[in-house]
Amino acid sequence: MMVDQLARRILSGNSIVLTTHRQCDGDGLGAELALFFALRKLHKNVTIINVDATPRKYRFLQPNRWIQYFNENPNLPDKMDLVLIFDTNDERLLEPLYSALREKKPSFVFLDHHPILSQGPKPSNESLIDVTAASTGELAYRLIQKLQVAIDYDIARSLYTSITFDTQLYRFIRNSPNSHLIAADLLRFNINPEEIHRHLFGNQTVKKMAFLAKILGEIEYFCDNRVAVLRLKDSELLSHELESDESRDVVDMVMTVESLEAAALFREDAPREFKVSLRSKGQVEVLSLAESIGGGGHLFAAGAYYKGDYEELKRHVVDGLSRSLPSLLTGS
Ligand SMILES: [Mn+2]
Repeated sequence: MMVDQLARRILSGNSIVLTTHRQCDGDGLGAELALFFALRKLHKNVTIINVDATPRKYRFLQPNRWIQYFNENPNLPDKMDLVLIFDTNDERLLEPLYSALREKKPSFVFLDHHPILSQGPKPSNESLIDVTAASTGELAYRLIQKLQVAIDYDIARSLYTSITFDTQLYRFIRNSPNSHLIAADLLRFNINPEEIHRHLFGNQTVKKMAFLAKILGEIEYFCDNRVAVLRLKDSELLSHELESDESRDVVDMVMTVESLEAAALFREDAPREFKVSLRSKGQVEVLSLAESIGGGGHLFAAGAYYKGDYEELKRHVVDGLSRSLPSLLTGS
């Protein structure tokens, strides 16, 4: 579906639910908040219902003022015309909320920039999926323009969060000036970019630093330090009084090691249950490896939830990454 079709679809509905994948990130959260503020201006009956709580670092957006959490309050609106799902096209990442929404028989539209999985559920054919977009926030911006809603401070701040988070401070822009062009437009609304950057990327706690000091010493390197893996336990996060989201930036930190081409983080959420995060600097494609263990994502940043033996998982991932390494160029 094209943006103008989606805009017409939204304008023809009245009760609209917005949501994003579980353990939301700045992209999905910023995009759904931006649409929420925009649809309120159109006098739509709009509700944000997320699967689970918003991580700490997004508190500056006051998410708890606007968002209902399904794991705390499973009551859904009686009537809903349309459910807009941000930053994923995999309905499994919304369970058990997705099944509960389906009983109300709304139309579902995914607004996303991830490739559709070759093995996995297919999103509804009304969806708007653009893998050239660097963030879902970019798509939300285009949609809000199509809806002819005037951007204001709240919308601008939400979109700026979305784009800044997913591009990691305008680093991963997919060879397009769009992220910068949109950011420049959003700066007209008196948002404070430095404040947003600090909340997203410069907000570590003393407890987090102690945790990092411990786990960064446990990185295992392979293939002449071109591949790295790190295992951490959810219980270790808990013992440092940290929430699960605090592991999200660890793999990106590992990737700052110059010699690395690719890295994997295994977060053990329960015995034999892992959240796997795969990252690459662009030479090693990691999406198919993520798909091989039931996950998805982007070509160079992907992930999966995996149940099984750790050693087997690690061997599979290290083998997969090692095999895809480009041969080293020699000479000058
Ligand atoms: Mn995203």
